[in-house]
Amino acid sequence: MGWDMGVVPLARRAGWVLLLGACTTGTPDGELCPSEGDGKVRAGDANGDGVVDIADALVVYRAVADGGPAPVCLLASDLVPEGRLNYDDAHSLLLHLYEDGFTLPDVRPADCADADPLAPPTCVAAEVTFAVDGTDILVSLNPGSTAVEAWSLGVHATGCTIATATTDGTQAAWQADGGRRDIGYDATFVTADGTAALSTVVLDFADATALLPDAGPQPILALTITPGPGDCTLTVTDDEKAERTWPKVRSAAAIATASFPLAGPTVTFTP
Ligand SMILES: [Ca+2]
Ligand SMILES: [Ca+2]
Repeated sequence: MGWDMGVVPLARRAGWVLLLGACTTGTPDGELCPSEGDGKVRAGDANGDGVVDIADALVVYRAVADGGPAPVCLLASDLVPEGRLNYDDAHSLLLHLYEDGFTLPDVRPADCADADPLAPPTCVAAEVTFAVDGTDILVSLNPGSTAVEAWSLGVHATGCTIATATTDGTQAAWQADGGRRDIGYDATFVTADGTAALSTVVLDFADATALLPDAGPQPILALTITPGPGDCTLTVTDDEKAERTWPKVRSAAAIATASFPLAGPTVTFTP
């Protein structure tokens, strides 16, 4: 179906029910709070928060492209070892995290023991929302006044299965197709058993393109589900139940240099 991609709040669109997701990490609804890792910098951890996710790739992209803050430990981010950073280092991290196509080098936490994390951010007003129309579901991200340039999302289904997942017709689509993505990254698929959809997007490798701030919920993922006998529950989760061996996808948004976990929002509906 054709999605109207304007930034008109979905709640105002006929036929859709906008359902706000619960907040994560114990903060009040409508807030996202930054990741809190163990403080040990490991391979791929460009921002030094102790976890490795989409925000680290974005730190490397911004450092290479436009003079953004340097990763906290060159050894941990120079994944294609040349003694310097380039796009290959960030691309390789995406391959490792989302396509099982790259093995991280062996970097011990002790190798980066003197690294200080990039400036710790504070909680921000932003959230993931679901809009449901029969068996069609739009997952939106309301970035509030922040600049969300990349994200990784796992949506787990119970009581139903996910039939299709696409960024087509959303803000994650190519700019030529009405979205916000320029030369960036999109890895979106449904797991073989239909229990989860995974979507990872970088809007632009070279420029700081973001979802529109202060424009309300913006669709980033379109799903169709196959109903089961009862209610269907969709949950944004880090536990994607995928049949694969590489590290699980962390549901997180990259805002500036920081990772903000997205896991938690849930919607239950009768298809
Ligand atoms: Ca990190
Ligand atoms: Ca390199």
